Amino acid sequence: MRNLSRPSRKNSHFFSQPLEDVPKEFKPFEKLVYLTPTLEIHVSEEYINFKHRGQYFEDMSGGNALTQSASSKKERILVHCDLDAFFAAVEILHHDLDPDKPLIIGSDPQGGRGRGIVSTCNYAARAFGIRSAMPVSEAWRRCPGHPFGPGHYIRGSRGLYSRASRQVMKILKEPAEFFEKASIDEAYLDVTEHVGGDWDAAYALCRTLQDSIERSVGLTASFGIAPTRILAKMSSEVNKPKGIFRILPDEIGDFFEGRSLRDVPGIGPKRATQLAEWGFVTVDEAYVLGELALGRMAGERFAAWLIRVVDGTTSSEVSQLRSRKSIGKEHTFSTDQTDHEAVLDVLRSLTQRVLSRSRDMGISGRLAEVKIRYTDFETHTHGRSIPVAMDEPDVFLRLAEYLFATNVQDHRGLRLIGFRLGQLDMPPTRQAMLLLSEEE
Ligand code: TTP
Ligand code: MG
Ligand code: MG
Repeated sequence: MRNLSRPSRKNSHFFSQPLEDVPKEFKPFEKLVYLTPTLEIHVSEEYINFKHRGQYFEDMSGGNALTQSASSKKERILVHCDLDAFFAAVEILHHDLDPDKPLIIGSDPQGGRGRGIVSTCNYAARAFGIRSAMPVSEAWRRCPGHPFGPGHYIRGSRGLYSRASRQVMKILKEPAEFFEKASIDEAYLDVTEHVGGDWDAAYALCRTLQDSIERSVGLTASFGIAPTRILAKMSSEVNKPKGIFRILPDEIGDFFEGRSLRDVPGIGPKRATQLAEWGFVTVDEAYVLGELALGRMAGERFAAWLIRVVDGTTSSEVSQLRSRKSIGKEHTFSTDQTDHEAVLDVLRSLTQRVLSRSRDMGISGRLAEVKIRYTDFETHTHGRSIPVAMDEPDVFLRLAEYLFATNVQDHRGLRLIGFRLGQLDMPPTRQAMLLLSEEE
């Protein structure tokens, strides 16, 4: 039977952190009671597809084999960065608010009768037990707003968040061989070569990035350093806010000792409750059962995945394509348009912008999709794929024009037009091709 047979230390959270950063006492992260089923954030005119919060389940099937990845190489040094109380921190910065006063971003609380949910809140509000995705009425009960209590409730402004996010991502991208923006406030970096395989240098790099983000954007960020994605993500939570935490390859077993199964991204409340009913609350308790016994209880796929998480053999691939299914832009007209030539001009410009964005990211695509919304909100998407992924603006301009011209219904007013590049790919040969054409 397998077990976590590494020498056990009393304080299992005292890993090999450099001395300057003796970790705060580890508190099990309070569980989210309310979970939003999907986290799809629409940022101004550009839309970004975020995956379901339980995105780690995909790893259970072994992950998808993307071409330009680092997964084939041995032991990687991955960094996961997640901004602290992101939306709230941006609002505090923008409106020069007191960070020690509870701030809640979300739907209008309507004096406690509001029916929406909380997006996020600052750490002062978290002291009242308020959390992301909690009903805003519940938040109000815990910490009422003016004049009944100290809570400050605001709706938030997406434009500000995406601007701040872009500034942070620019800083993070710099030292990463492979970079992946995983959501509006987090990114994965593969820094193995940049730090020459040195874990201490990786730690120092995170400190530098943290300082740089705070100095130039005014936000605090937390970092996790580990050999796999899931471990890096978990470690960025450990010393939040403004923390750095590192899990070396031979410390993974220690890290999971006594750690709640619920802390593992991908293990939802349902599965955690099921496992708890059988008497398994911590990761090491489930792990020592071994794949076979655990599989009989919780399913083979889950068991194999959990064993791999603890063995440190889940994905270490960092790739822009993992979290992005498509790149798209759309435009809503201030008054409905009946001049289809004018709409076509907007569509051309959107297509150009999508293609220049995809080129910046080194991504190509096989699918062109045009979205048309008519005055009465009736919405159609028309798509066409090409045999190989490309990033040629001309190809997609022609496709967009064709899709629009052959599908738009005459004499109807248009509310919105959009273009989307889908079936993304990151051809490994692209770099070589670019070099080649430069030499010619
Ligand atoms: P998170 O990184 O999950 O949360 P956070 O940055 O607010 O707090 P933490 O310090 O724990 O990282 O999410 C990033 C942003 O995404 C968050 O500021 C608001 C938004 N969000 C929602 O709108 N709804 C949600 O349910 C969650 C979890 C986040
Ligand atoms: Mg965050
Ligand atoms: Mg986040």
